[in-house]
Amino acid sequence: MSESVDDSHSGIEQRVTACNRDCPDACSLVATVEQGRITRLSGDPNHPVTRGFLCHRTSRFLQRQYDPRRLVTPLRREGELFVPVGWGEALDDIAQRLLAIRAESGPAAILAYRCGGSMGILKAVVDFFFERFGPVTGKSGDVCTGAGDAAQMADFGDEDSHDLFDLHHSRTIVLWGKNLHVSSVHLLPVLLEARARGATLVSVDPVFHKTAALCDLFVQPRPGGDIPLALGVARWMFDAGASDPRAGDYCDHLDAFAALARSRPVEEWADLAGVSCQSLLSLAEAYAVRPAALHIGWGLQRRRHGSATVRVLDALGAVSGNLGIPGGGVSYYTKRRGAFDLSFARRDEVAPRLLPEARLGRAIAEAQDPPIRAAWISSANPVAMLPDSRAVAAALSSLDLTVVVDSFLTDSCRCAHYVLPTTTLLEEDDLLGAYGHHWLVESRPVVSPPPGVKSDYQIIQELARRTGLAEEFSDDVETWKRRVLAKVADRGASLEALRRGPVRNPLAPMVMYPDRIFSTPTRKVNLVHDAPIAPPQGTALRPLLLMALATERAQGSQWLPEQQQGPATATVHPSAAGGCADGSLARLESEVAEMVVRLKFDPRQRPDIVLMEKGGWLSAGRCANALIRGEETDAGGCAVYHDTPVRLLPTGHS
Ligand SMILES: Nc1nc2c(c(=O)[nH]1)N[C@H]1C(S)=C(S)[C@@H](COP(=O)(O)OP(=O)(O)OC[C@H]3O[C@@H](n4cnc5c(=O)[nH]c(N)nc54)[C@H](O)[C@@H]3O)O[C@H]1N2
Ligand SMILES: Nc1nc2c(c(=O)[nH]1)N[C@H]1C(S)=C(S)[C@@H](COP(=O)(O)OP(=O)(O)OC[C@H]3O[C@@H](n4cnc5c(=O)[nH]c(N)nc54)[C@H](O)[C@@H]3O)O[C@H]1N2
Ligand code: SF4
Ligand SMILES: [Mo]
Repeated sequence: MSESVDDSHSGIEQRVTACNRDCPDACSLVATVEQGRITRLSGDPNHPVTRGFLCHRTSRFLQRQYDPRRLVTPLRREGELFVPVGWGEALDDIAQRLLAIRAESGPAAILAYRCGGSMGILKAVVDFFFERFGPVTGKSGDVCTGAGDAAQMADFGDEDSHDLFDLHHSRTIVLWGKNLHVSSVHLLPVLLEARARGATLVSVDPVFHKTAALCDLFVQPRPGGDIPLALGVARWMFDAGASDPRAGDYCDHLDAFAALARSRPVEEWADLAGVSCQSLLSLAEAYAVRPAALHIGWGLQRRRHGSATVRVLDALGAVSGNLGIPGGGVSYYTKRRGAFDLSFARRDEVAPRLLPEARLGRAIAEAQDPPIRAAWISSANPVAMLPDSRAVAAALSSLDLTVVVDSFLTDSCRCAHYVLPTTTLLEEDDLLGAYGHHWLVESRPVVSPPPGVKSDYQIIQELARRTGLAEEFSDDVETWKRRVLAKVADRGASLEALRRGPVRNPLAPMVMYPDRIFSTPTRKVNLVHDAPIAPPQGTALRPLLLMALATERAQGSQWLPEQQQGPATATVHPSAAGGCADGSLARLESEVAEMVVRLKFDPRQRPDIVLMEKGGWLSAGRCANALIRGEETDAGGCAVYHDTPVRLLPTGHS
């Protein structure tokens, strides 16, 4: 297989590829290549969602692409040091050790862990290799969207979103926990068009950010106050006759849900949610203007009751009569894999064991019969990104063999025995769907990787050759692409079609459940009728909740060293600063650990939260996840990232 690109061309050329970052947008990119070097990166004007512009972080991706600290040779740990080694030597040793561990302890002693470093569909082939080599131990749950996924599956029996452009039919659009300018930038133009057509935009978010200014109404509940807020809205709808009189035709448990909503007066719901009654009523009145689209973000379900929260929002969408109609719907996640045939792998079904992703560190350490002895980590930086960072680092460091495939020396690489250098998104050869819309794109290498760098698939092929699986992994990337496009190739989404430009997934609906027939066993919406009502709270000692959220400056933990100088910034309302001054250093302390932060005051924030950027590295002293316990959400195995009680204390100096 070859991924080499003809770099000899001396002129200036524009090459189109796709962005594979963990982002709802899956943009089409245009790279300007001059003599084998990319000199400019821009958004493809021919992609209906990308519309010619890129986000802040990827418009600066060339810094990362050409950073001198990029890994270009395999590294092997020798004591405290990493020394460069050849690929042959590294892979021979890794293969031998994996074979020995499998023979001695069985394949369950090996963990293969992959997260969101790349959304490329063919990354599933890496998992498939470990299925064929093992099957080995995998992970259960999903720290990204798990709780909400479980909620939508429970309520509707399926999970997908209305077409993005169905928003043009909405009279009201509620963005419930979405930070558009940071994590859904390509939704912005669609919303501006919708507003120009007269739609009312509403944002519900405990955090004040730019989305508030864009919206006609901004509701700022306490963190995790969504359940009482939504139940208050539902109560008002039932009382005011604004709910759908036919909801009983397509919903189970309507009486029980109505009883739950009516268990408290609206004033009490508002109080529990931490908003004024007027604010709750304004939200209710806006949402009652049908068709109203409810777009649920992913941040709000990274809480202890994250799944229940999404279930209450699903129920609100149902009783308000907004399901199954153009301009309505409860959109949470777009099935990004929906177009692809991934049936070659049986994945979790055959795994001998699954360790909970949200508690991965301790789960690795505690695994028995057999214990985990080796880990293969790709497209992931679990030390920085999973809760309980120190436990993850300790667990990975204690194994007989930890291999991390990445392009920079991350916190997780530092725990490895071998670090294998891999391709960036501009050198990748893959296919992508999106979790924020229905367009499919192909990624093609726009330049060759530096010599000494291999793609995940090339690495897997080499490993397959050394472990008796050469035959199964001998196909080239194009063959894999055609294989996974089998369901849609003759419906307009062939590889040839994708090479001409983005193609809408031909299997995706415009409107979900148009006949109000759902995929549940009874074919009706399974309305939630019991929900934890009290929002998460700090303790008397640690009254603030830590929220480390996506930032426009980085993708996950993908920071360059100069972006991680000095203490991390913690943004708070001035009254939440524990007496510390704006701009000063403070100790941010949880039950688990503490770190030094630089305070930034923002009077628009609620006084019960501390805001940080997600993705800070442990080795830079900036890792919020080191303060967080590993804990799974109420369903779906998401991680409880945002419910950690913390306090701020003076450092004694600034
Ligand atoms: N620039 C950038 N973009 C990214 C990422 C990144 O790291 N950087 N990460 C990507 C990834 S992996 C994903 S999954 C998505 C992340 O997308 P999201 O998870 O949606 O992004 P966040 O900004 O973390 O959270 C979205 C919003 O949820 C709000 N929120 C948090 N808790 C609550 C709550 O209790 N109630 C309500 N109503 N709102 C709440 C936050 O204040 C925030 O405004 O974005 C992707 N996009
Ligand atoms: N506190 C807090 N923590 C969070 C979150 C939060 O909101 N708050 N969000 C969570 C969410 S939503 C997610 S999805 C996870 C994301 O967690 P991760 O996916 O682990 O985070 P990233 O830093 O995006 O990517 C991990 C690594 O993948 C590498 N990579 C990129 N492309 C490739 C490739 O093609 N091959 C290989 N082998 N490696 C590649 C990158 O260089 C990077 O070091 O983090 C979670 N962590
Ligand atoms: S990270 Fe998201 S918004 Fe940015 S270029 Fe990639 S797909 Fe587009
Ligand atoms: Mo994510």
